[in-house]
Amino acid sequence: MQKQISVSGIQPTGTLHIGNYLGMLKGAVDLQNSGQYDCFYFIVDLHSLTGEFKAEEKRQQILEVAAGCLAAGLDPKQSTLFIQSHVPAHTELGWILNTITPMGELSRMTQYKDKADRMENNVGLFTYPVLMAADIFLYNASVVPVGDDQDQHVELARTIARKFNGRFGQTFVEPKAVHTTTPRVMSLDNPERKMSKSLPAGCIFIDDAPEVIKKKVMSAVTDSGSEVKYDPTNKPGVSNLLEITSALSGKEILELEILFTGKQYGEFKSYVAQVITDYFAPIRERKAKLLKNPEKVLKIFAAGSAKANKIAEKKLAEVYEKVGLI
Ligand code: AQP
Repeated sequence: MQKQISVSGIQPTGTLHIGNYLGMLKGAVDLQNSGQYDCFYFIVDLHSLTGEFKAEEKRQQILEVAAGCLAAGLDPKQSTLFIQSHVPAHTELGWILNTITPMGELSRMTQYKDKADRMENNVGLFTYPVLMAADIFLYNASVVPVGDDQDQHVELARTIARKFNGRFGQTFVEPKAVHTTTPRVMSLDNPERKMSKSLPAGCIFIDDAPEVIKKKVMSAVTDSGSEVKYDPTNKPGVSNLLEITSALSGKEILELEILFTGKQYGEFKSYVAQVITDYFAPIRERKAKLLKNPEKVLKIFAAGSAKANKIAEKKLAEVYEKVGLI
């Protein structure tokens, strides 16, 4: 039986944080390890150029994220791991999709509106979801493990697939976003915003040292009152810490609430810091080891890129034929 295909990307914009891990990477690794999917996971370096960046830092950021993905459990023996810009079919298909994507659909994207408000606006930021649709379509993916901030983009990919298929005949699979139990990890310094690499003050990175984790968690914004209670509306800070801790410890949120009944936030936060530290200790160790040998990391991704190219080129040829290019 043909396996379903899972595709997802991660931007090399900084060190991976626990939001990336819990919202996407952990889910991607689980799909990979289930043995039921052919998985394609890649570093979306082209997407990352839509934000502010320094050329001299980009190479290191790509390496950082590549090592982070491997350390977190993505396995080149089970998944095709590659770098987006090494597979030119992504941008080529992206262009074709640009020509059938309505401006109105793109203008509704909340991530675009949010980013255009807080950073220098550029056309790439606007057409980002079109390139993302190309990323997904090239591998005929039916599932896309992502955080819920990407749901609207995956929904748009479905719309683009339907539009293309309607006009040129069945070509693209309509993908579906799939989530972990923590599809949106909030920032520690502002629990109203999602944790983002581009807002590092509220992030715990996957390789933060234990003392750094402790300091960040102890100073995380919590809420008035002192009860450790799950209530995302009135207690977003505490609820965020409860969700993180539940996902990493395997304990139910109710179990954690009971454990901290009558106790203060300080005691709860010490526990949270310890859970995070223990969970990420082996990942931190593996990542440090991988970064000692950057050539080996790049070689893994180069081999994956060669494999991805073969598949992507075939799909692109099918698309070119459908639209009448020769
Ligand atoms: N806070 C989060 N909670 C759950 N999932 C998250 N993801 C990102 N943040 C959270 C998911 O991680 C995958 C890769 O994300 P990305 O590299 O595209 O973007 P980012 O971490 O959000 O980094 P940026 O781009 O520096 O920050 P912003 O948000 O400012 O653009 C995706 O599946 C994402 O859903």
